[in-house]
Amino acid sequence: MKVYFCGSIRGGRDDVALYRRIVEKLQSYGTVLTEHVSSTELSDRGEDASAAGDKFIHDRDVDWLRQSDVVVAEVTQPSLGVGYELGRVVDMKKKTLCMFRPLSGRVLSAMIRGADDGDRFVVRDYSEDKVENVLEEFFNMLKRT
Ligand code: 6K6
Repeated sequence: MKVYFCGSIRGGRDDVALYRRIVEKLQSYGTVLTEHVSSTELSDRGEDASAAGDKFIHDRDVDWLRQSDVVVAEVTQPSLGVGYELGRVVDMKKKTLCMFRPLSGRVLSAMIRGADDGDRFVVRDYSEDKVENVLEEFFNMLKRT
């Protein structure tokens, strides 16, 4: 199974330690195409691969989105890139899990929460200590469908 993980890069790197935990858990289910999103080496400038250029990053990531079987996004830290990716995957009709932490004090965009259709695109509120459980529940549900 190929999993595409979405998390904020230029939107801010506050949650990178949590992204790391998510990616580690996702690796027990399949290949994570976007492991670099959880790299602590990558700053909010996203500078590592910028030498390759933003067009390269965009085109490669959209290609990976198309190849993926499942998309998992941590959406607490607002990110234009993550929002864009989620808009594209809705059109691609991929199975998608969006994870949001209400304890952050933020309110999730209506364009993400409102896209939840209870089937293909689901939004789950969770707290940091439950991150692995939320992923287990989602992948167990996938096995049943
Ligand atoms: C550095 C090292 C590897 O890659 C870089 C440079 N930047 C990006 N590389 C790969 N994916 C990126 C990069 N910048 C944004 N993305 C994609 O958009 C990721 O898949 C993230 O889910 C999302 C983050 O968007 P912003 O707007 O927060 O940057």
